[in-house]
Amino acid sequence: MKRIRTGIVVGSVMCASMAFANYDRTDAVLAMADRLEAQGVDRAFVLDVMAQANKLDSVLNAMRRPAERKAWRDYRPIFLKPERVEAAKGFYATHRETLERAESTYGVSIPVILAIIGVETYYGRNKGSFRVVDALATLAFDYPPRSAFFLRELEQLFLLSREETLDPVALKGSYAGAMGFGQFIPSSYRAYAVDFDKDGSRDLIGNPVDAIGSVANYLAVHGWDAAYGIAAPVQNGAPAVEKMEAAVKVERSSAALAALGVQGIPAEWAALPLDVLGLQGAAGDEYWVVTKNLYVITRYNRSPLYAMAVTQLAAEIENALGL
Ligand SMILES: [Ca+2]
Repeated sequence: MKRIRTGIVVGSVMCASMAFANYDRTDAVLAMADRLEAQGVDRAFVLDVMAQANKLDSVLNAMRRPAERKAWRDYRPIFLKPERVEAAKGFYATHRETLERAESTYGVSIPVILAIIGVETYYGRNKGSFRVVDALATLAFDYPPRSAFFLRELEQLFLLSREETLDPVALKGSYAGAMGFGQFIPSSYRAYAVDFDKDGSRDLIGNPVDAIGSVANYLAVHGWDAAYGIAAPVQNGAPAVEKMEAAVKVERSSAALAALGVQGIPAEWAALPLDVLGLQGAAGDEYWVVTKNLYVITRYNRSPLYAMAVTQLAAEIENALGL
């Protein structure tokens, strides 16, 4: 009897440890621990954290069906909702002084900062429920298409945790390891987060003041220019678009686009580098002439659909706030 009971206990413990020890001292994890040790991160700590990391099929499934694969007509309604504009107004009412300080410090307009945080997390409502270490370990070691990228982010997570005194096992975020109000991946957190309330730490998860300053700083560092707009609708844009809903480079001249027949380019953009983005809208194909600022938004998220959702939500927020 005793032996059987002991056997059951041992069996269940083994089951548990097999289910929850996907990254316990694997060769790849040991190699990572070596690299981190060379950068001064405690090797035993890395191995202990990784022994607690889980491979999550939910992360792999989410990676295979991103919202950005939708056409614009289906993508736009996810983000351009009156409720999201209302939430922006509430967030603005609470954080107006911080938003004004971010705009004057970094030259990024309040509606654009609000639109980014609104699209990313609905003003902090959906900051993500995955353990970041699970998400990044799964993608680093079990998602070959982007394993190099996510392995770097996993290593960045350890460096970030040391710098900001964060517990890497406790951190929550998206299925891709993005954290906080603005959904910063670890490398972006390290590089672009700012301590905007000057309390000595950069907290993008619990502190909306740091998050607001950091979103504005991110865009500023990537080349945001407050002197001009983001996108304007044009007519006869088709000759300037090779592929609909494709990435923009913003390296063409207004004259070159006009020579292709594009009409309605804002006169004040005549001297700027531009591009034309074609979208599959609810009422048919639509064309937008875009500036470098749209490209800057794609540094936050590569998708041109994401950038247009931010652009249009910013415009609606601007109207709603009367800014
Ligand atoms: Ca702070």
